[in-house]
Amino acid sequence: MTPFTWLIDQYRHLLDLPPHTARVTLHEGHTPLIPVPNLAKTLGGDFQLWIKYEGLNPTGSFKDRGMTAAISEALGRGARSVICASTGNTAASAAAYAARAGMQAIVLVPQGKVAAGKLAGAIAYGAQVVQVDGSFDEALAMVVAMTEKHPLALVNSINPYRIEGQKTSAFEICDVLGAAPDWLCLPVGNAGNITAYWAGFKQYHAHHSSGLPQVLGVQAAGSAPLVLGHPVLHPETVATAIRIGQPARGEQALQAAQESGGRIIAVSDEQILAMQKQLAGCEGIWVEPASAAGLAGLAQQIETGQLDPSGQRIVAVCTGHGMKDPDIITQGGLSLKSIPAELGALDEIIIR
Ligand code: AN7
Repeated sequence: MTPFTWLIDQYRHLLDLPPHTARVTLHEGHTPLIPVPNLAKTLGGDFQLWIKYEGLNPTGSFKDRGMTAAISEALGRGARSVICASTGNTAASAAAYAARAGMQAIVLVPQGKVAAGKLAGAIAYGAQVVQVDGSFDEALAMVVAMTEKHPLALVNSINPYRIEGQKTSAFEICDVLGAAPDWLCLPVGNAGNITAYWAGFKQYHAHHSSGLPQVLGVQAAGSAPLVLGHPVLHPETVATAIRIGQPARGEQALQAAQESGGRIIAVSDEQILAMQKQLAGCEGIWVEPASAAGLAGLAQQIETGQLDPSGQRIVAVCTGHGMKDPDIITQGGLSLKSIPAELGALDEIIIR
């Protein structure tokens, strides 16, 4: 058996973490890079497509990579409590890692706009969950103000150690492919992850001449401040994870897109849900709506001729597991057939 290596130790030479950093881990990272040839075929063109399946992290999202770093740093400097605002996944991740570290977690979430699996997670891990009658952006502003007044460690992606931890996914992709892909597609909300990937790829390239991907960042049309060029006061989208109108790292996201020769685009809720269904149906990979946004953006770019995938190696980051948000699948009511417990009745249904 291979001994366990903490993600942070594995890439320590590429991560800017202070010496006091402790070690709080749930064995995050090391997620699979899954080829999805069936999906690539339906998108058209002759190219290679992989999913970096971040939904397989311990709490079901990519946030765990950043959280192992941020909570470890906070614990190492003696912090007792952590706080964050969240559309759900950060809350669940912060709650889990705080529990592991013996710390208290306070999480602020926009009321009524958090998927069931995320809220349940945060509660199960013992966080103090506070619903704010407002947007994520408003909750984040409150959290920032609180950390200026009280000794609370802020673990949103404004925290630089979150970014350090999340860079490791870019390193893993390069390690598996032997080089950077030609394109990287991912959803963009508060823009921490796109910032982390771009920093990671650049750094890896400086060390290993791995090349650099073009970055396609994808927002939901109702929450697309980086596409519109101004904050969105009342963001809306079915992809509640990325229901964010004023991304904290928006400038860095735009810079990543520009420097890489990529772009940031928007897709509709219909495109997001159609892609979620398509990916699950043709590859057996069920991701939450926000996580389908990157792929929906890729599909849109190919369809409209703005991206020629021929011969390209493309990686789509699927940031969260489908089980985070079961209601999206069941909310329209389930049209399931019901039969008496008789073989004849089953026979009739199966042969029709
Ligand atoms: C599944 O949990 O912002 O652009 O508070 O949960 O780094 O914000 C979640 C974001 C993409 C966007 N996919 O990442 C939160 C939160 C999923 C997410 C994003 C999020 P960023």
